[in-house]
Amino acid sequence: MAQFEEVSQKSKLHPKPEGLTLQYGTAGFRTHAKHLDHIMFRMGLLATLRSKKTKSTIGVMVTASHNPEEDNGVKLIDPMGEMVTAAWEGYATQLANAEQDSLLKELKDIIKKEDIDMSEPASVYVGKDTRPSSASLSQAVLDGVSSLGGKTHDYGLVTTPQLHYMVCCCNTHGCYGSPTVEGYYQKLSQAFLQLTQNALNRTDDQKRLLVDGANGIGALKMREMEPFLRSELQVVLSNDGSSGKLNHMCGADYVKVQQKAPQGMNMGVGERCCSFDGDADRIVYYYTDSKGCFHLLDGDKIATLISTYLKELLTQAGLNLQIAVVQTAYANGSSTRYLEDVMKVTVCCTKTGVKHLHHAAQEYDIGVYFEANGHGTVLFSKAAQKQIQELVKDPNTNDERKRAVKLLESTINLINQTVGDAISDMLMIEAVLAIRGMSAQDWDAIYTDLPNRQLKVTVCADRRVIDTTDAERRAVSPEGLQDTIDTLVKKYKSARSFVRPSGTEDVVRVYAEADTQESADSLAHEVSLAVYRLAGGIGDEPKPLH
Ligand code: 16G
Ligand code: MG
Repeated sequence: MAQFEEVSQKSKLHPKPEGLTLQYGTAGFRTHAKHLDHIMFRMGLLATLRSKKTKSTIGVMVTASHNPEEDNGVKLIDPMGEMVTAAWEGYATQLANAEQDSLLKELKDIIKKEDIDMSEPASVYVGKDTRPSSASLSQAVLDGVSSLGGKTHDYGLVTTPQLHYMVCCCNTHGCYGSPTVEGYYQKLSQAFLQLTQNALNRTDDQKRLLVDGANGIGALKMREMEPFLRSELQVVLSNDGSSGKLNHMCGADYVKVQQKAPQGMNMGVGERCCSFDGDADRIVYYYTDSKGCFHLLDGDKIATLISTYLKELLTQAGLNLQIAVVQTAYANGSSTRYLEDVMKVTVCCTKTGVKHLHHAAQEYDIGVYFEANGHGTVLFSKAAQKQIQELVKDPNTNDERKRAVKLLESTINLINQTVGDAISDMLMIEAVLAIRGMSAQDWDAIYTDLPNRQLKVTVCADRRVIDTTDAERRAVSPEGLQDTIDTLVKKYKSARSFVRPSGTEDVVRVYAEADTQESADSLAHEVSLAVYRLAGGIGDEPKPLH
């Protein structure tokens, strides 16, 4: 068939290095950019098949998020703007690893398994981050799509969540918004301005926010969006990409892991600051107090702030909707306790990785999900959205209820429900703080984090010798490991610990928390030793931290 002839010809321009195998991991393919050209071409092919199969537009985003600038990666976006389903992650790995001469065979195998009608049209939206390698790699994606006869729309430089938004807008025929960058700014800024109208007497100081753009796409897009916010948010942008290197000593991952402010940010005492990651789908907040002490406001604090606000609005609106917060095992124990015991909201725990949280959040009327590292958003079920919209229009709704449902309506418009979005989350947080008249310190004071420590252990065999259950909170293998962890945890107060194989690095991760930093450090070390001994650690034995 002529269709496959072109794939065959063009694929020679994007050859696979022999022997190289890569896996579609937690967040797509990610490695050094020099290994990715063939992957991009093939993901263009796969996205075209997915589009034919779903009879919808599919997205392909070229980015390696918080990884170093030299790396790159690719993620596929499904019709409603969510991440591609697990079965197709498997196809992605299959296609990526096919040697050059069996590429067509694997392609036809997927077509057959999925019973794809090749006469269907295909449409693929493509976006990229600011890495130097992204230009040629996204061209390889475009080549892949066109070689299978698919139509492309190249959005060029966009944040990951912007591309998710575009895909959703397209497949809902405009119901979610207009599929342009301008449409995105308009939708979010209008909702933000409506919300902040409810915050009275804000001073310029309260409107000021220091933003670390990680020297990436988020900085670029923040600049574009600024005029739409009409000074209701006064952004002081640092690490805007004009001189520094992407993610280098800056960005959400750096701030979260190092527990310190990024380079290049001039923070005054108590000033609200936030950092985006390299593709702007993650955000953390922070400030320094009068003693110069750094305070991180992570995904758990964000989930608490937003869910508390939503719960209050539901009560005021007299709406009986179930709200739940979805976390992972990394959520600080204090946040879970606060949400369950004080806020009385349902808390559920899933495996690490945005797609797991997203799916769990879809089970509720309102699902607030955040990973501690700052990935997250809020999902409103169709039924919940309908109830809210009807109440806004109902002439019998009294003023107090009307105010609350209108706030809920604007909140729905402000939050990017397709995926965690640093810009949308930031505007949401700013609006909540403004409406409630809260400073960063007030927010931080909602609960106090338990001291914690994260370590990693390298093991000689496949790191999946560590098998887990109960949302990664308990290890089922190797034998004896969980019993040892249980015994160690009992030695400390308010303690908790778990181990899991990383989905992005060849290591086993260890997490521990306890009532003091010394105890958390010591527990983390003891559990690392247990992993090292029972799961075949390599290199030197883990040393105590103190
Ligand atoms: C990926 C995930 C993130 C998760 C992290 C865990 C997405 C978009 N990203 O970056 O959610 O927290 O992996 O990494 O799903 P780890 O498995 O190495 O601990
Ligand atoms: Mg990211």
